[in-house]
Amino acid sequence: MAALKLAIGNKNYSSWSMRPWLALRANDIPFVETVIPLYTDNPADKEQILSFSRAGKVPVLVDGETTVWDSLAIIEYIAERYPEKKLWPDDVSARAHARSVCAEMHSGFVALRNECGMNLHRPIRPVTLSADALANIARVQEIWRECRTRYGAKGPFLFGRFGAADAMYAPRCASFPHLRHRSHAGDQGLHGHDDRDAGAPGVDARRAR
Ligand SMILES: N[C@@H](CCC(=O)N[C@@H](CS)C(=O)NCC(=O)O)C(=O)O
Repeated sequence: MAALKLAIGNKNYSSWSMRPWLALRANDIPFVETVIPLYTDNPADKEQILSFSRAGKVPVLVDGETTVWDSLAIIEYIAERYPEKKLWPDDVSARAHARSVCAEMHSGFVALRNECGMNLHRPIRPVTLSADALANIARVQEIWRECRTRYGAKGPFLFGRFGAADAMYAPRCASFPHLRHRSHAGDQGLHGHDDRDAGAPGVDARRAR
């Protein structure tokens, strides 16, 4: 069987790319990655993205004749293709909860996204965040706290074992050490998931690049 191919952007900045990359890596699913420079002046870079998907964005997953673009669609595909990896919880109610928090991350948190773009190597420095961004952070904290309260007994991640929701929220873990410093908004809820995520297979490998 041909290997999965995943086209991604720069690992330091492309948080959308990080999500399916992590879902694959943390679950030991083999894949071949193509890293494409983003937002450059070189038209060949954009052409390369377009050669994977006419949407013109990464991440893109290619599995033989099947092309899947968009981070969440890719994670859904991986979950269907590798059901034994259990990216979604078994329980229908927990699964609905996991899908909801993934969709919320995928479509929301605009202020946080704009003001705190992922940069794994950025030195920590104080900046002022808008009220909207602080409200986004509070909402992420709330999501993490609720997941840990409801599913913490099942394992160390949001829904017990490492799954789709952890992959979707992982880039925010990378941001929050900076956010804690910037906004003094940190609390135990953040630290709890941050530490667990940092121990997830894939995250350390990604940081090391
Ligand atoms: N909703 C999409 C967003 C994808 C996206 O915005 N990707 C950015 C990089 S993080 C990109 O490809 N930018 C390159 C460009 O627009 O030329 C997803 O979830 O995959």
